[in-house]
Amino acid sequence: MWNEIDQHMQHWIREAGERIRDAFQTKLKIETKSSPSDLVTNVDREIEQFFIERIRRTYPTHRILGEEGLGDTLEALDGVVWIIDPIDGTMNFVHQQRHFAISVGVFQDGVGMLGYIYDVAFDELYYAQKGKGAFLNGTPLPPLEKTTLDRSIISLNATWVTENRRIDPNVLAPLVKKARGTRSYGSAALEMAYIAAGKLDAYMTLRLSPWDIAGGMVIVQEVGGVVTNLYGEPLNMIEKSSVFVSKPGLHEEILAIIQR
Ligand code: 2AM
Ligand code: CA
Ligand code: CA
Ligand code: CA
Repeated sequence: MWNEIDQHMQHWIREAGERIRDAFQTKLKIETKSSPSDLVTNVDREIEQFFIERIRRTYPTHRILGEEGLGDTLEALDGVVWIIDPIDGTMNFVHQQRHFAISVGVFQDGVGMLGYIYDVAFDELYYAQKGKGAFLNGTPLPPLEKTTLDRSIISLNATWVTENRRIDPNVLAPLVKKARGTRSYGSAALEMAYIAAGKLDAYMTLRLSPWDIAGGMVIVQEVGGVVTNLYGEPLNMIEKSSVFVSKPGLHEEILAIIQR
C-alpha cells in the first residue's frame, strides 16, 4: 500500500511544484492571517485544494489535515491521515521566489509512514518511507553521524534574541557563541530537509503546527536524526509545539545548555 501511495505522490507533488512555478507568471493575491508577518496567497489555497482533490478521488477513506483548512477537522490521528502544508515558507515564496517547499507527511494511527519535502525553486524532492530510507531526487541520504556543537551550524530565528514570551535570550547566547555558525532560512520544512541531508546540524523553533513538521519528521528520523520539542519530549502531531531537530549527540549537548 505505501509503495502505491508513494508512486502517486511522486507524480502529484512534482505536478503541484510545476503549478507553483507557473504561478510566478501571474499576479499573486496576498493576504495576512494572524499577524502582519503571517502571509497566505491564492496559490497556498489552490495547491492545498489540488492535493485534496487527488487524495479524495484515489483514497476516499483517508483523512486530510491541511494548513489552509480545506481538508478535514481532526481531533485524533487514527487511520491514515495526510498532513499537508501546501507552501511552507510563504514569506519566502512571496518575497524571494525561493526557499519555500511543499511539505506532506502520511501517518497511520499517529505513526509517520511517508514524508515529502519538495524544494520547488531548486527542483529537489526529499522523501522517505518508514524503514526504507530517505532520498533526495532518488539518491539515498546516508545515516547522520554524531557531531558536537563547536563543529555545527545551527538554524534558529533572530527574533529569539529579542524579548519574547517563551525563551530567555540569555539562555541562547552561549549556544550561539559556541556553534560554528548560525543560519535562518524561514521554512521549517526545508530546515528539516537540510538536517536530513547533512547541510545543517540542528534546527530549533518556538511554535510550529503539525503541517510544518509532518513530512520532515519522517525524513529526518529515517536517517537517524532526533526530533523532539525544546524539552526533549516526543512531538504530538495534533497540537502546536516547540520543535528541536538535531543530529545525534548534538541533541543531548544542546538540550543540556538550554535547560540550564
Ligand atoms: P508557513 O510559511 O507555512 O506559514 C517561518 O519561520 C516558518 O515558520 C515557516 O515554516 C512558516 O510556515 C512557519 N510558521 C508557523 N506559524 C507561523 C506564523 N504565524 N507566521 C509566520 N510563519 C509561521
Ligand atoms: Ca502559514
Ligand atoms: Ca508551514
Ligand atoms: Ca504554509
